[in-house]
Amino acid sequence: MSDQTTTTPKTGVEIKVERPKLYKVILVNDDYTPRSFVVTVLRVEFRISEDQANRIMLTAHSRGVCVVAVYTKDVAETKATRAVDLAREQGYPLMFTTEPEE
Ligand code: TYC
Repeated sequence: MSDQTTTTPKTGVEIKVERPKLYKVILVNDDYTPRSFVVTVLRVEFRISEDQANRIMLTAHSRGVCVVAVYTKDVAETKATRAVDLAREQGYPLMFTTEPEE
């Protein structure tokens, strides 16, 4: 064969990896849920230490809201739902919301 085409061998495949968007779980203050219950929910559902749980609870109590932690969308929504369910089981109006990180 006279007309040859030269090709450069593929050395690798370009791999694009997108970082998953993270979602904040936000604790919302209310006037009825006992402080100790908020701390317990933070400890049980979010596996946060007692000290840190107290700080987060107090921040929400004084400022209205506090970011608890960031997770992938699924995990954030599941944890927020489970935390709210725990509160409803006890008859408390405690709220957690989720929102995408900037
Ligand atoms: N404000 C509640 C009280 O005084 C305690 C509380 C704190 C409730 C934080 C919700 O996200 C919250 N008993």
